[in-house]
Amino acid sequence: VQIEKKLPRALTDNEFELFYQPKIDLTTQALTGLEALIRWNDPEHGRISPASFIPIAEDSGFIVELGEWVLWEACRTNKKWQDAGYPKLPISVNVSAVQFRHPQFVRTVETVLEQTGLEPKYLELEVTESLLNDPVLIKDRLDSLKQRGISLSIDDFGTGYSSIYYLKELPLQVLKIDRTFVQNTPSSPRDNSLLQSIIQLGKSLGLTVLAEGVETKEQFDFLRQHDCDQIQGFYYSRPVDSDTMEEMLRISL
Ligand code: G
Ligand code: G
Ligand code: MN
Ligand code: NA
Repeated sequence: VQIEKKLPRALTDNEFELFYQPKIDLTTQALTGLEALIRWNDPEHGRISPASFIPIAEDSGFIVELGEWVLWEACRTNKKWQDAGYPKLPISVNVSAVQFRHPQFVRTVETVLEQTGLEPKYLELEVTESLLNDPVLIKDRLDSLKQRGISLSIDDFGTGYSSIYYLKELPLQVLKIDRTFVQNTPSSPRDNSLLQSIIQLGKSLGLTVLAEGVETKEQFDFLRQHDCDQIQGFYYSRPVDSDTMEEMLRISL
């Protein structure tokens, strides 16, 4: 059966689940935040990757509803963990361009924060450069989210077009370097240079710089030596389910 037709019922049947991946400070090695990543547990086909169903949900428009569910679930869970006495950390949520362009997007975010009671500073939105073919609308919307205290990250940095232009124009706090720039470090001198330059670029603009896809100790050490702020990746932890995440939070106390 077509995925597109199955998505709405999968949502009402509770087949979606959020996984969480820790973000780590390179200096202290402390947990600095969590990224929420959606998973689909299809009774028929098992776990289906977001890489295959998110683009379909974007094409059909269903991503608006699905993305709203992700926001609710991420904020509700983060608030629950804060109330349980675990360290207060920001949670980041990936936002698709289609979802972001929806006229009610900012209102939806406000409603979710109000109703869950999560303080805006504990929500971070991750957007990609693909968002950005409508710079004026995007800038207004990002400005109003930022004014409300919500933090904004540019995700997969370096893989899109006009990257530098968006750094110039948009009110960002975090630059997430795409994992393709990390994967051949430190064995490739050329990639090392690129990675160092991107880190410097982000830092010189006052952004927090996070490297994605860190899988080895050598990559971790290289990034620490070159002044990167944070990492995410299998080296520290894969994305994990909420029970496992809660256990990691408990241990971090
Ligand atoms: O978690 P994983 O590496 O399998 O994710 C694959 C892709 O799906 C990544 O590009 C990630 O950003 C995207 N993705 C994961 N969860 C969400 C989500 O809740 N919303 C959107 N829009 N994209 C997501
Ligand atoms: O596009 P985005 O950056 O949101 O994608 C996040 C995706 O990256 C998640 O699906 C997650 O499973 C994946 N991921 C996280 N850490 C690593 C890693 O160390 N190596 C690889 N190959 N993928 C990772
Ligand atoms: Mn992301
Ligand atoms: Na990424």
